[in-house]
Amino acid sequence: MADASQKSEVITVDIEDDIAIVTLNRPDKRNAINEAFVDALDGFFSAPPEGINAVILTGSGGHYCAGLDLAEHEERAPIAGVYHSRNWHRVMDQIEFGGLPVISAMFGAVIGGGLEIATATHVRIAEPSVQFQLPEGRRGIFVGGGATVRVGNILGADRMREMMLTGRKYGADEGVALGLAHYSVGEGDALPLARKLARKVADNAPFSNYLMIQALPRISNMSQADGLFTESMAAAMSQTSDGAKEGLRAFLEKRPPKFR
Ligand code: 1HE
Repeated sequence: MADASQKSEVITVDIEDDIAIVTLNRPDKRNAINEAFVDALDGFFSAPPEGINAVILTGSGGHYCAGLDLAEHEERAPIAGVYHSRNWHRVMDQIEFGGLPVISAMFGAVIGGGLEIATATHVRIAEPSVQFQLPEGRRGIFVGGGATVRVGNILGADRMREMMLTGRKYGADEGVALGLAHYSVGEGDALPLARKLARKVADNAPFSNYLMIQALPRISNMSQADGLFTESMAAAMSQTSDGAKEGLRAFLEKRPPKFR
């Protein structure tokens, strides 16, 4: 695909071959999330440009995302608050399950809703400036964009509770030890590694990627018996796919597979 770029106010999208680089673009607000920002993420992940096989999500101005925009936050009646939170859930689900592998290149703040976005992505790379934090207790609010499930699944409820109660910050290396990030890299190295990993992921068989993204988190929520049954269904379907034919043939012919 030819180089192209699509600009919007709060996110920018740059296309490099079959990889889209989505940059959260409110640097003067440390990329804090307002309504326009949620809508822009929704717009991109609901209808990504055709031909895209992987996405890199990153921030501008030295930060990934400082969470909910506290200046634009409105007081809402409980029912309106529920719908607001459910809309964030829908958009985070769109990031996690929209069909494209998403790689986060993170630096600076990965705070509150920023950590909720990060944990909806599939590969997370942290530079030394990263600060993971859930400071909702100090702001008099609670997480509402999926952290109880996504961060809770990574840290466990016990460690997440301690993190929230004390407002502690975790850095890149701690983040890797805990699972909030998968890679800890030097300053300026997150985007280059994200490009390298995006290339690898985009070159996998599409149906295998689909199963990794869609089946794994669902199976982990199932009973052992249901999970193993579902795994067998997924394995059988993948083994009869065009991807399996090409992947196995390429291995035997000692050449890289070509799936697309
Ligand atoms: C903001 C926000 C924001 C920065 N909403 N405006 N999130 C937080 O509680 C994080 C709050 N922010 C911070 O802790 C710090 O700003 C940072 C660690 C992210 C960055 O610090 P620093 O020293 O680099 O910058 P700064 O001077 O604090 O911020 C620069 C500007 O960004 C400043 O505005 P200015 O008009 O004074 O220039 C800040 O007010 C603004 N800014 N973060 C609004 N978050 C669905 S539930 C999810 C719930 C949550 O996400 S709670 C966590 C919210």
